[in-house]
Amino acid sequence: MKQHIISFLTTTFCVAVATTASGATFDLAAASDVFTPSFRGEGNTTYLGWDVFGSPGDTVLNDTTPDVGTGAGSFVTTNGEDHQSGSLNYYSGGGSVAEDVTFATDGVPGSGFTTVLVQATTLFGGWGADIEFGPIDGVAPTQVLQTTNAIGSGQLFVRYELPGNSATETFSIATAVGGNPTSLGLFVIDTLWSPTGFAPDTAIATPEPSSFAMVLCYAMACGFGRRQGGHDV
Ligand SMILES: [Ca+2]
Ligand SMILES: [Ca+2]
Repeated sequence: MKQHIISFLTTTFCVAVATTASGATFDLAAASDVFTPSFRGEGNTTYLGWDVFGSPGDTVLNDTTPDVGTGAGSFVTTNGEDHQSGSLNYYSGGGSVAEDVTFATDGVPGSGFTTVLVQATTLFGGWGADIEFGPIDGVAPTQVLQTTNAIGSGQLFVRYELPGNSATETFSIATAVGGNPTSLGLFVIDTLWSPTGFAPDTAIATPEPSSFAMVLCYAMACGFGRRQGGHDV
């Protein structure tokens, strides 16, 4: 009977460990697409992005018409290279990532708190290189998480916490010159302005499949079993 209770408790603990991380914490390793932030569609938010990069025949990207969401913005290549793929996605090829991304916010300029979330996925396959996200008005991102998701695509999540607000903001993205190519199938930005604080949304990338929890559970089961056996003798 005692062994059954211990077994039940161990199982319950293991299930609990395996199902943590919910709410506004997004697990990129378990994802197959970008996430919908907790605040999208609410007041004082903007949402925009690019599923199509530039227009057919573009050489250097200068896309001022986001095709995802409703906010205004631009995605502009700054190193003179052609980063448009044949399918109108993004591909840095033999060059390097060098873009300025501009987006509108919906706040009261000069006051409050502005949360900026940037998400992207590759067209297919993992990342070729780490993308550096430059500061916005001198403020570096508080989180940059770039990993491989559940369907083997590259997925990234970047969070900025900006004091105050400006109607329009810009950040740069870059990779080292001479690195592996970077592909982008989708690139989206969500912003929230609040007079009182930042949005809770953040991201993790769990090791698969919760290896630490499984090892812990195995150790607990073995330990309890051995002790139980000792008493029985
Ligand atoms: Ca696309
Ligand atoms: Ca466009």
